[in-house]
Amino acid sequence: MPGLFGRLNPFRRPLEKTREGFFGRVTTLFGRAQQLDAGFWSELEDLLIEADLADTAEEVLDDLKRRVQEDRMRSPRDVQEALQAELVRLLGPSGEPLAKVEGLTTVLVVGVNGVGKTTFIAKLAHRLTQSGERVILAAGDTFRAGAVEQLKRWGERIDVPVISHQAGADPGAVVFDAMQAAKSRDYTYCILDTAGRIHTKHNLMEELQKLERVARKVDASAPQEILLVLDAVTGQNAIQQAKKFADTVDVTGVVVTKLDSSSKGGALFAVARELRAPIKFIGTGEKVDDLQPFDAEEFVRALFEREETEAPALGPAGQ
Ligand SMILES: Nc1nc2c(ncn2[C@@H]2O[C@H](COP(=O)(O)OP(=O)(O)OP(=O)(O)O)[C@@H](O)[C@H]2O)c(=O)[nH]1
Ligand SMILES: [Mg+2]
Repeated sequence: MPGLFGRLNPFRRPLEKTREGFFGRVTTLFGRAQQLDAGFWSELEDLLIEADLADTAEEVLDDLKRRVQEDRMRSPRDVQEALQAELVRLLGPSGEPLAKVEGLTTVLVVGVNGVGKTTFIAKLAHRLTQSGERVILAAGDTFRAGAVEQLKRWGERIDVPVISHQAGADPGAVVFDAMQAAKSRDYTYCILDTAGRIHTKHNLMEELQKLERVARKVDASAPQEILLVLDAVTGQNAIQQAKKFADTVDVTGVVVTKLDSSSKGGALFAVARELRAPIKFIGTGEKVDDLQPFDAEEFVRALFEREETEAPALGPAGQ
């Protein structure tokens, strides 16, 4: 029965694939290694690279080896704890809340096609309305056939209004109308859906800059939040995408989706290192409740957990 054993780590189930895959082998290595010799370090490096930490693996290992020397660690168990701490550090600050300002907060959601932007928007809108916010959505993807309908269907399901124009209309005009409507009707959040693909990638980037300008026209400090959505399944590709978007718009937070279908949770570490923006949410499924605010410590702990031993929740240490 849930509740009897305290709160379960929310990343445990979605990280099953990643944990059983590469990180499971990392844990096994720590379990069987007798000593911290060259063979141990090279095996650990290979596993971290395979887990999609990529270039970050080297940095992690260098820092880890330094700590092992400084603290004169001998047992692989101690090294595992140090590795976990290093990974948490790499993920940067967590628990950063979604922006919220007096009056209307505007959230622009960007990312390439199919990563899960529209689904994330529905989940976020639902979460916000559950906590008493008044949310309105803008169907800014006027390019992909069916995109406006998709957002409207979500809007009906979660009982949130959607401002839309016809397919093919100017997305800037949709954003303008939605924000005006939000302001005049006292909404507290306006979330802007955008296209993942238009004619070419270059145009997409220009269009996003334009949407940012339109939002600023309605409200000089909007958008208060620009969330970049990345699909965990794409692994290394996510990093290239992240760089490209971050070069174009002022990304304030990252959302990683489809963690439930990926065995490559390691990509998150590389993304966190490349971008200055914190990871804010994790998508863990297709349902409207499958959204978790990001927590680096819980995330890393879930990666290393063994099947039989559900680790107890951390106390308030360090708070
Ligand atoms: N398993 C899983 N599937 C997801 C998750 N988030 C989204 N999806 C699925 O991914 C597919 C694409 O999601 P969309 O929300 O339409 O993606 P999008 O980025 O808006 O796509 P475009 O509008 O084409 O740019 C859908 O089938 C979603 O159900 C998630 O966290 N886990
Ligand atoms: Mg979409």
